[in-house]
Amino acid sequence: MVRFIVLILIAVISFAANAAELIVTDGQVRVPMPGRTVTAGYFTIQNNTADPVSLTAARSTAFERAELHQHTHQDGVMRMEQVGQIEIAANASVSLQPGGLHLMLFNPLQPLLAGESVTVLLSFSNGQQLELSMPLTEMPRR
Ligand SMILES: [Cu+2]
Repeated sequence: MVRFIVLILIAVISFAANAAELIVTDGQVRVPMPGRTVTAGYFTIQNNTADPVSLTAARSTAFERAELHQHTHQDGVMRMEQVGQIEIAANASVSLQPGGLHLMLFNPLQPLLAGESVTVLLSFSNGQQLELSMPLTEMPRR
């Protein structure tokens, strides 16, 4: 019985060690509207660690500048404001999506065509950095 429990423990520990601590899925960047030089990126961050982690910075090689933004409603008017960081609770996920948190991207440095991809770099409070390839889409999925 003890041997059986030890085997289970080893299995659990090795599974935890193999699971990526932070996983980003469903990444997409919207192709800017005609004539516009600003657009948004969306993705989901899964935090598989036992501690809260914050997304502290983002940039893209395809844009001059990137900011973390939140949509807010004030007096019936939808506004955007920059946020310093986005916290992901332990063993939880946060989605950046249309109408909510998003990655704001300014001044494209290259042609942006639907179906192609751009590189997005995310920095987290635990020191981890992720480099992701995100597809360009005409209409973002919710
Ligand atoms: Cu914005």
